[in-house]
Amino acid sequence: MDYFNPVEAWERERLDDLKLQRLRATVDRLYEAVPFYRERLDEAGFEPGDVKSLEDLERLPFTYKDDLRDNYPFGLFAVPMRDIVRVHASSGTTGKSTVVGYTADDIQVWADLVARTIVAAGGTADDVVHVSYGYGLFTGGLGLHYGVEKMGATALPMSGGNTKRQVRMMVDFGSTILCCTPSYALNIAEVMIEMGVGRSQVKLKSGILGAEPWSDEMRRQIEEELAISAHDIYGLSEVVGPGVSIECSEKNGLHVFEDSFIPEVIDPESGRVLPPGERGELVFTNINKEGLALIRYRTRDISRLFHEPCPCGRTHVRMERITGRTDDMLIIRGVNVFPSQVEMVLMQVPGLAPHYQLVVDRVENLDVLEVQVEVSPEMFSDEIKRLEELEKRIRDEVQSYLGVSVRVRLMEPRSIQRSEGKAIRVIDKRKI
Ligand code: DLL
Repeated sequence: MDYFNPVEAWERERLDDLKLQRLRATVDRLYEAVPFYRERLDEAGFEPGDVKSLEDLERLPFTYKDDLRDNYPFGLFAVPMRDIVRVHASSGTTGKSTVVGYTADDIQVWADLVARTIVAAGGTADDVVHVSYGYGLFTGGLGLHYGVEKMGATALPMSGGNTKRQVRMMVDFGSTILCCTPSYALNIAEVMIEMGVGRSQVKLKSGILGAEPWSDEMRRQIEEELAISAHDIYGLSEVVGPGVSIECSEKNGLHVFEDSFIPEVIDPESGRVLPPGERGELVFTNINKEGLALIRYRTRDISRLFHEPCPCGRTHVRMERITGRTDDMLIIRGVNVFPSQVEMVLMQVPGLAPHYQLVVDRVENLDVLEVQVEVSPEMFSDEIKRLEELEKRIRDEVQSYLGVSVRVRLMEPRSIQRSEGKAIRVIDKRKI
């Protein structure tokens, strides 16, 4: 079995020694460098040098997405800005994005992690890797890109969209590995058929697919339609981006690269660490990052951990594919969207009543988000042209604010069902 980095197969004891050493160094450094952490650690009664064993992790304080927001944009960075060479960002629960920063060394470590994922998915230096994750503030495009270069394959920086052109390049350049969201992989498969491009005209052999939830059923479909081996890749910008974990050839859980992140699974209500094999909220602690390192970051993603040895020879713990979230975050074509963000946009548009619903569906393998919102009675009796203008305004504002295109349906006053408790804001009809 090939690994990109021998650490992937280190025996447990050696790996745990490294983890402890790195955890202690991280906590000590954050105490000195980040006022937020100094305060939190003081509250928890931790001083530099107090981390003596990996069991001490459980006693460290959690970090939440809101903590990043409250310290927007760079308040949690652990190095001066002059040492930050890259910034990425993703959506937060309200107006502000979650901003993350990397030092030059962080970029190298991240590239190494992603290189491991490509090798785990069967990649070699001979591969042509088609990167269709978005390039930009999103970590997907550039994250995969640097990993490809690190392991010496050829990167095609396609970014998302313009699917016909993607297919043409795939044929002309002989792409062998496809990196994109699973839903986009299905979309590409469909466009290939529309364009009359047969499977024999493309050289694809595997896919590194993630950034959104998917199922084994969807994997079967993708593997069949594209005739590839599809591997699940997981990550989140707060922790590093793609490259936190990957499925190996066994496809029985995703190996979490423990030399860089310590995973825990907790009960989301009590915060208690759950025994191995039990499902709960995933929590990660960065132990190999300089620019922004988070202690016990609450991902809101639901999973569980498997400690049994894996036949592939990698010793790092495996996590189950993500089976849900503890909050209401939606992922629409790879973009994280919180209903509260849509609400905020709607509330700023005059002529609307504060009643809305978000209907999510998957049409021809693409996520479609429809915003249904009631108009005020005065507006409703107005001319059609004004209503059309209103519709367009909502579409434009959501697009510019959230970076995702939506359909808008203006509804008659009192047509959206009133709640008798928690309002049902989201109807998700996607079958994944
Ligand atoms: O989605 C990073 C990434 C890029 C991962 C490319 C894989 C490939 P964010 O935009 O910060 O980062 O979104 C992170 O997306 O907390 C999960 O809820 C979800 N997510 C990411 N990967 C998976 C996956 C990138 N394989 C959030 N399965 C995470 C299910 C995933 N959900």
